[in-house]
Amino acid sequence: MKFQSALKLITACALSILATAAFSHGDEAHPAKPPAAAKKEQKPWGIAGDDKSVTRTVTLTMTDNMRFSPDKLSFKQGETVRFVIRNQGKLLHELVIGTKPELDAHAAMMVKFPGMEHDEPYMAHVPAGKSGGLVWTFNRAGDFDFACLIAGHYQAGMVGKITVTPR
Ligand SMILES: [Cu+2]
Repeated sequence: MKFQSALKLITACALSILATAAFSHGDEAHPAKPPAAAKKEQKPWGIAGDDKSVTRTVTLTMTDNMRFSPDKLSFKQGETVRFVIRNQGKLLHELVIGTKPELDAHAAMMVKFPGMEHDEPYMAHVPAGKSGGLVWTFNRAGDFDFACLIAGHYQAGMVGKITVTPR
C-alpha cells in the first residue's frame, strides 16, 4: 500500500515535470505570445495598471528617516495611478502596496530572509538617489497601506495610508 502511494507520487511528479517541459517548449515555439507577466492578478487593493490608462500621477519621496512623503493618499475607485518614487536616501528603499495584514506578513518574511527577492506589479525597488515607478489601478474601494518592507524599515515606521473611495 505504502509502496503504491509512493509510486503514485513519483508518477505525478514525473508527469508534472513533463507538463512543464512541454509548456516551456510550447512557449519557445510561439515567441509572439506575450510573456506570463501580461497576466494580471486581481488583488484586494487593485490590479496592475496600463500606462495608457493612467489618470493621475503621484510623486512620493522616500528618505533614510524611514518616511514617505506624502504618507497619506486618497483615490477614487477606478483611478489608474502612476507612482513616481524618488529615493532621496543613501539606502535602498521600496514601495509596496497592500492590505495591512498582507504587508505585516510580508514584512515578517523579509526579516527572516533579508536577501529574499520579491517583485510584483504592486511594488517598486528604488536604489539610493534614484527614481522608480509603478502603475496601479485602484479598482476596489477600501483602506490600504503602502510600505517599505526592507528589514528594519517597516518596523521603523516606513508606512503610509491609501484610502480608495467608492465610485
Ligand atoms: Cu526603506
